[in-house]
Amino acid sequence: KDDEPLDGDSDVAVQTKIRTRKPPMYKVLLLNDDYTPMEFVVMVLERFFGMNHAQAFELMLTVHKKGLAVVGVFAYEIAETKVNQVMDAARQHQHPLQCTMEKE
Ligand code: TYC
Repeated sequence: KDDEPLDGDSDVAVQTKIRTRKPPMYKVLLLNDDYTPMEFVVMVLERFFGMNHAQAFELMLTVHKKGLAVVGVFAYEIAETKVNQVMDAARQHQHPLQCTMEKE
């Protein structure tokens, strides 16, 4: 092997595998309570989650009956913004409505 270098290295290109990772997604959860008016919850779902009135009413009823429901699944910063929008609106109207997020 006259043409190989003395150090034993051969001229083979080795490429390190680059692994990318999908960003984690976050569920936005709406929680039931005894005091927030149903119409307010429907309005919140329409305004911040782009639902039509029928969709919003149905999801509000699901939360009312089951205690909580997933309103949507979003990238971290989008989920955070939705939670803040809901919590700010609830605070402004002095309703105890709670909205949280959790990693999917
Ligand atoms: N349980 C409330 C009522 O009877 C309505 C309600 C629904 C409140 C959904 C919060 O996330 C909620 N007025």
